[in-house]
Amino acid sequence: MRGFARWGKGTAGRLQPRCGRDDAAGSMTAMTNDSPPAMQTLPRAGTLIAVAPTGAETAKSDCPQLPTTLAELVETAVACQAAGASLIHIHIRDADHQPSLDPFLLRETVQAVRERTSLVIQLSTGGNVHDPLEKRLTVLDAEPDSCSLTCGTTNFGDDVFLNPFPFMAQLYQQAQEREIVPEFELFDLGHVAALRRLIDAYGLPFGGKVHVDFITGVPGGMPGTPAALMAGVQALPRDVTSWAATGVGRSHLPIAATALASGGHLRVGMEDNLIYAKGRPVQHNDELVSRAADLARLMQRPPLTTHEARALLSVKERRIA
Ligand code: KMH
Ligand code: ZN
Repeated sequence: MRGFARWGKGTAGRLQPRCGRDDAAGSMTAMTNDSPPAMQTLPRAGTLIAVAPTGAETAKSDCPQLPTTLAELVETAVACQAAGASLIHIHIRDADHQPSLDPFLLRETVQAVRERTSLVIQLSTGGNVHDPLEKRLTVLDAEPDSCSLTCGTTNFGDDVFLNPFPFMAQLYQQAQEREIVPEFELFDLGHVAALRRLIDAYGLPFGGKVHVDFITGVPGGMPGTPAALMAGVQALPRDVTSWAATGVGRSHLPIAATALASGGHLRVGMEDNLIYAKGRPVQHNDELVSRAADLARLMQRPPLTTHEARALLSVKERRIA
């Protein structure tokens, strides 16, 4: 709980600041089923900041500061939590720094990050565009807190990121059975409709919360513009309890500002953006997290703690006390 000033009607009927309380995590649930979709655009209390530090697209040789080894990833996770992140979206790399879905390495990574941080650990089930669907399903064996679940096939630059509905459904049901909370990745407006279809067919995720992330600005997906993001937000099903947004490349700042102004949460990181400012490459993921945290505080929506993020998403406690 934290105190904050809120505008409300005073005894004389005039608008005046008044004291109120806000439960950063609990308040998110208020934007759910009873609220008309437009209510979802009102600013909320705290901000979940997710970091996606590595991705599967950038080569280590092109960007030596990209965290690709386990040691680099753990160091990044610790630094990003200190900077204000509460969730980490992980893609792993093999010994040659190539994208990997190696089950042993995935499990080792989850354990190492869990030992050193209290971040919500989300494994990517998207992998890279060449990963076979069957292999992507095995990611859940590593027992993360959360997994990404992309709600449809999308053009991805010159490639195709394949997510047929039967695959989505299989992944979703496995996540339900294993009590892993999915984050629904929405690259396009059509993905919002597919999310609705998934929930209608299979019910709510483990924990009952529905958290989505709009990934905007991918060439082939929805553009990284405030208008496109708000169209997506307005179309969200009522079951959605929280939403976040990511702007790939140069759209990262306008999308972050739009999300903060509209009640959304944030994802930043070198998976999505390698340029901090014109002519200035990102040196470390924690720079992007720090800036997002500063923006969030400026907007009176300070970063959620990992404890608050866990409550927001209803993740299962897997850490050993
Ligand atoms: N690497 C992209 C093809 C996810 O992590 O689930 C897919 C992706 C989405 O990054
Ligand atoms: Zn990813």
